[in-house]
Amino acid sequence: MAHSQAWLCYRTVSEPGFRQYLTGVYTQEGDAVLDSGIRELQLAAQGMFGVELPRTEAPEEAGIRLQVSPELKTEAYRIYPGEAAYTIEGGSSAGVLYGIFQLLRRLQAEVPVQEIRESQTPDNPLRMLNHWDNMDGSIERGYSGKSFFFQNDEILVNDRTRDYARLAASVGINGVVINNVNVKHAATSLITGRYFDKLRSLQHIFAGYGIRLFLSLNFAAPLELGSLDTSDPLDAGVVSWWQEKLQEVYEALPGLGGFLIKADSEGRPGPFTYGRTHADGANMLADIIKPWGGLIIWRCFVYNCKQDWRDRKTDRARAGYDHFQPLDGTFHDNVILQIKNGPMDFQVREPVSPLFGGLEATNQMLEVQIAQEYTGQQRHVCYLIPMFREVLDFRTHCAPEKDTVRDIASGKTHGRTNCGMAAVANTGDDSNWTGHDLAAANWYGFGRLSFDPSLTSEEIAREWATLTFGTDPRVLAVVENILMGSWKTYEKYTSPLGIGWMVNPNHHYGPNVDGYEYDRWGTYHRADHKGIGVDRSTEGTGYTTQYKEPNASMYNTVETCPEELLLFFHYVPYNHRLSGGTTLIQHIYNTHFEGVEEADAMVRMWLELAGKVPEEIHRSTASRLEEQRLHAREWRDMVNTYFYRKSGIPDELNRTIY
Ligand code: GCV
Repeated sequence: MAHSQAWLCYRTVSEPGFRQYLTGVYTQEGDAVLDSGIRELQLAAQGMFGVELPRTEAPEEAGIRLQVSPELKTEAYRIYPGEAAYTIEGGSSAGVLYGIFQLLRRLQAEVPVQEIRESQTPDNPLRMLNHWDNMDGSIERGYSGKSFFFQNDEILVNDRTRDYARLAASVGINGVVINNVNVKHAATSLITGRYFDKLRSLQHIFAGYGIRLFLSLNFAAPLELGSLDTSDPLDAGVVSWWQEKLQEVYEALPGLGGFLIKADSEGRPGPFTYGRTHADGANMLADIIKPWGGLIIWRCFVYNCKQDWRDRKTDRARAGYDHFQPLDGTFHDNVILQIKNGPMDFQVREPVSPLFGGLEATNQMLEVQIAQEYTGQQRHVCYLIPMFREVLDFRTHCAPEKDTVRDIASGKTHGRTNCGMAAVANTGDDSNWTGHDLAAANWYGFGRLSFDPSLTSEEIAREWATLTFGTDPRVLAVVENILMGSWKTYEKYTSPLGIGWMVNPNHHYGPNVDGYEYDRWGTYHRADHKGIGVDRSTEGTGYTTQYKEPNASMYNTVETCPEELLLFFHYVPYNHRLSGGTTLIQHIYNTHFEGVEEADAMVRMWLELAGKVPEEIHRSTASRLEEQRLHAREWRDMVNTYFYRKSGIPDELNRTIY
């Protein structure tokens, strides 16, 4: 089904220019990645032009030439047309593969071949997907079916593995963590002989697409797998246990990228138990796997999840910086700190984590979430690339120039190479991969953005829509319109001005204004009858001081704080006038009504596409948009009613509030 090919469906094109080159494809070098590239060209030639493209050993017979060129950086490519042949060069076979996918994107967009002349080096050295898949087949925060990596504590390797690798590589992904960061039960044993054969097969498929396999690791493995009574990272017995274990792993799986670790976070074990630092824990493991070129990717999502809601001093937003900034410069070269985009947890709007800018002598990676845990769970459309763009463009002021998150993640600010971007994946075994067909734009978009962060959200949306639906301008306009407005629309009918949460506990879907207000998770809005918001200024929790100037001062006062984050940083009375002249309470009412109107408009726009997009996609997307429209009303009415009842202030426009 075209559906499962997602954006690699290669529909017929009317621009015939490339036909002249479809005589054969030649490469002097040969390896699994180039083989994958050739297979892709053959598939595309068949789909787009109905031509069987032969692989030839004779360069003069080939209209397409693939070449690894030492002049180019490792993963870079250069593609250009010539008289006799179209050339695709790469700094490595992976570079050639990326060049092939770029050529195919352009051909699908009907760009005349003589104009397809491009070169590109990926900005981020690491472009990763983190799957939160459990070995029983469930997926933590998964909204598209079950895992396609695991079932009943076994590893799955099948056609879908290859299709997944193709899709991931087509947007430049070069690293994949297959298991959940909450490593429990059978997953702890992924580093034992029981799983090596299957992991090797998986690794083999990934390697054929330039992707390195990574695993999430259980910090308490010496206790749970071994017979030790501690996992203290400075204990000699623990160190030698890890040495032996990881040597066994690397001997069985050479080329393994390394390990992702969630430690001392939400009940997971870590170095704190033994009075050690996170640098002690990360460095111990990193030193052991260094001879194999392995990386330790260590998450900074460390906070007190047993807070008392009565306590106004402890601020979860501060935790990442408080724990990790003092350790700056102490992590070894093959450790990377992976930092969530915001200081809380993937809310629809958060400020950028102050660790970006706060760490100057440490490898860093940006972690975003394309699984829509707090942004509609792939039942609502929420195209997240505009949010990621804002994060990447944020100036941290940690250096006179090259100080954006994009510069830091790509290693330019501090001259680093172990760095990049990771996304918590949004895929499962649903036939269309992502549940909501439009959610595939987030997977596609994350990959493209991590490869080339200079792309705009619109360019990415258009590319994805063209590849998925073809070039009909009306279809493209509608899809782009829906995608581009969707994040702001979702924000409007959910929680206002950066305050976040207000969701049902545990599963995190749907409105519940006080759902996390009297809980232990450090996620409070502090609304009372006079106002709402958390004072994180110097008068409050002091979180604003974690930013470099002028950001610290900008966030510190109500007058200078960017309005979309006002309630994240300040407690504000309902009658406070915002810059546009409306009061805060009126803004809450207005945006919630607007959000629902926009959700209604998305349904109307989509319905116009009947007969213009594949029927199955049209039907299932229409039904999800309808659900979104109805659930947006729940959000609107619960949030508006809550604040009307708290404040007693009526809507100036007398709309229905309950
Ligand atoms: C994998 C949030 C999610 C958890 C997730 C955690 C994390 O708290 O709700 O499911 O656990 O983030 O990022 O580690």
